[in-house]
Amino acid sequence: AAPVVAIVGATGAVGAALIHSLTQRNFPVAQLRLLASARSAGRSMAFRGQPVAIEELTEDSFAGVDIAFFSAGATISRRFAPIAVAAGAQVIDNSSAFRMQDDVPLIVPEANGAALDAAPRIIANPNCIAAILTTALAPLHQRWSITRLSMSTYQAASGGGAEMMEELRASTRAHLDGEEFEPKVLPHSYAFNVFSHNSDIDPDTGYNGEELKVIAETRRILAQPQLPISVTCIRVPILRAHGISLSIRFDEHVNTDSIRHALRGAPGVRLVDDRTANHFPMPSEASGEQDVLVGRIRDDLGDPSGRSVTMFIVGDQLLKGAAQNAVQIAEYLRARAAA
Ligand code: A2P
Ligand code: 11C
Repeated sequence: AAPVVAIVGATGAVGAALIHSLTQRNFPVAQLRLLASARSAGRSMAFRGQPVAIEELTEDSFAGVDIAFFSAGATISRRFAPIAVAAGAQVIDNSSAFRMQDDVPLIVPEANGAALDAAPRIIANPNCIAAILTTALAPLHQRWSITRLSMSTYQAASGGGAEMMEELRASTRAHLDGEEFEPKVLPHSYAFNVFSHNSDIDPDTGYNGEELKVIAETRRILAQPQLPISVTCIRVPILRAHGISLSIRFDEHVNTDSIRHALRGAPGVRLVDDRTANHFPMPSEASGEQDVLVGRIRDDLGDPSGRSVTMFIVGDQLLKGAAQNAVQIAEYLRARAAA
């Protein structure tokens, strides 16, 4: 039977993308329950052509719910996910609340879907960079041994939710009109600017929270707990697609033709690597797209061992980076339960 599905944080950027992905991927839904704060209760959102009333999230919200998607931040997940589980729901959580917990699998179906076979009650959906990155790495990781990753990210406003997307629009408008703009969400002026990711900086290492999540979660998804990873996370004035400039080292020489061959047709990946036309992955083409775009595949001339290749990866932060990956997890669980 089709499940009863709840979305916690339905009015947020990821919430709206969840409604979109459920429709786009034709996920069976017997009934959809949209949950948000009291501020939104009473409004409605459209699902498959029908208005669905938004309800205030309370401890009683999960009666009869089979699958609950959470996208209202880690504090809400920590408090309400156990309540949803106690009510009989399976929880797919978009926040960072449970991602490093041993008994909660952290899943990108293309990379480690098999970890869902234990039928867990809570499944963690990764950080958007970790999800987009490991989707592109999965076909390479399955074939060769990866010994080091080095990357810089180009992260869109959607990673900070609907409010940050609005700040990008408003600050750009103000800048073009020659008006003052006082940033509200970000620490710096967003329009026509690029700056270090706005998460908290660890005083000992100087790494910010986003960088530390990318390292820990990528290692966990690839099941390589010691994998050396260098990463610098940067915010760019783009609405909803994240880019990653990446160098991958293998334990042997791997030629770029075999890399291209492994990526071509891999699930969730689209090769965009046209040197003649100078056409490579771009946020404008990745936005709204289910696949992660991969290109600029070259030998890394900076590694004298000859074992490294570079590439540029772009994925829709709200889709593969969040909502779509969560819906894919639900699809995997359904297929498994039916098998
Ligand atoms: P609301 O719109 O009612 O504030 P985003 O990540 O785009 O900022 O979205 C955050 C989501 O989390 C929104 O849907 C928001 O609902 C929801 N949310 C925030 N605080 C609460 C809360 N205390 N209870 C339920 N939902 C919440
Ligand atoms: C960003 N990736 O772009 C962050 C936001 O780990 O779920 C999402 C943080 C997370 O700002």
